[in-house]
Amino acid sequence: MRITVPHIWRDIPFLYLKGMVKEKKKSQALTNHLKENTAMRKKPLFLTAVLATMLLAQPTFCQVCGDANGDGNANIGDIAYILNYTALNGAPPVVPEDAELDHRDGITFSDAATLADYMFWSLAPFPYTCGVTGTYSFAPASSDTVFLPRMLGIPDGIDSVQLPVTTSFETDLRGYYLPLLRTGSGSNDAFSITGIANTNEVAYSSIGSWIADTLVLFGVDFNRGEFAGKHNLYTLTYNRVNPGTGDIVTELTDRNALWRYAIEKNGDLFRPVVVYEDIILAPETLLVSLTELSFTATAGKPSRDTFTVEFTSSSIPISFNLTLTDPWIIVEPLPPEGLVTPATVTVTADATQVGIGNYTGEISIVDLDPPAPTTTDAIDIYFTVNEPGLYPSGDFDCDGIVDISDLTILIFYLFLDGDPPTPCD
Ligand SMILES: [Ca+2]
Ligand SMILES: [Ca+2]
Ligand SMILES: [Ca+2]
Repeated sequence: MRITVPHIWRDIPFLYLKGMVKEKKKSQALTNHLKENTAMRKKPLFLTAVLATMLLAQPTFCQVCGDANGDGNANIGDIAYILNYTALNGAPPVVPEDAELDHRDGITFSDAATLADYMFWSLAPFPYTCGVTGTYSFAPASSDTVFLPRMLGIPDGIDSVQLPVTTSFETDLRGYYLPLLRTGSGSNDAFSITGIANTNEVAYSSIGSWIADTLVLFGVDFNRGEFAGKHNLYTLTYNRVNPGTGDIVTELTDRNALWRYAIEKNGDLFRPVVVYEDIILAPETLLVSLTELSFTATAGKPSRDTFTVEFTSSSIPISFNLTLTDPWIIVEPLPPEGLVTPATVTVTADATQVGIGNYTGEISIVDLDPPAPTTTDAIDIYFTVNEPGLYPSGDFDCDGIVDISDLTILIFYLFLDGDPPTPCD
């Protein structure tokens, strides 16, 4: 943006220096006067009176309203200087009276915003004057809102979250000053603000700075209406500092009676509405590496096929259980207390208890904690059991295994006039 400097601004340094010379002469005359009098009369009372007179006669370096940094000019450097003082714990104005631009008692970011108004938008008669005629109202501003993030119940395993600070301001808002506590009072000390990024949605918002236990966010609008509307100005990074379930409640605070969280309008400070936005963790997904398994075996024997299935989650560990539809599905390990991601199991099929045929079953994934979607609810199992080359003795129904069905055939034959068993081919 091009900044047009009024002609009179270029004259200010000259006028200022001219005033300084005049005051210096006056001061020298007083010094000479003091010497003469102290030489003549050395009474301490008189000296005190003269010193007091001298102090009262000291030049007041208030010639340039807006010259917060004391370099003799009022310019954009003074806006930065006042912001540096009020928001970043920098040095105070060299002559505080020269920074009282909004005429309300105390140096705040409102004085910087007022100077920006004078300089860039000529919104006040020039030359402007400094001085105090009132105080800040800190009245509620019902149409200006700061949305603060809140995230509750963050499980162990999540060590860092990034949360937005959003504002919704009206067009006449010229600046904001928002000190955030490192750990809000509604938090439980598991997480703390460790970083901040400016989203660059608004050109003149500024990244804040740590002062004691606060992170101060501030901005002064150089571009009229820049802050109007809803904007995500910042992204806060919270990192884990203690174990356990974490609750984050971002909280505004007041650094002191003057530097309170506020917005600036028309040279006065107001309290914005504060609204909490609950941020929900994206649901964790249990990832299952295989969704179906196929086995073959000879009747009466275990399958030679073995599959490895992996269960993983991206950050939060998920505990879960596996349930099996059929006893011929063998999963190891399968501890009674369940499994926790990341977990790996091997799956085999056992044909010692099933006859020749095609079977289907499944491994179901149940009891997830925390509840989470899965890439599959169950792993489908297909099992083909083939004829054996040699049938075991007693296998009267020729299904490759000896079980109760063979005993049934034998009893029917011996006692109930059933057909006699025939040899298997
Ligand atoms: Ca200056
Ligand atoms: Ca002020
Ligand atoms: Ca059999």
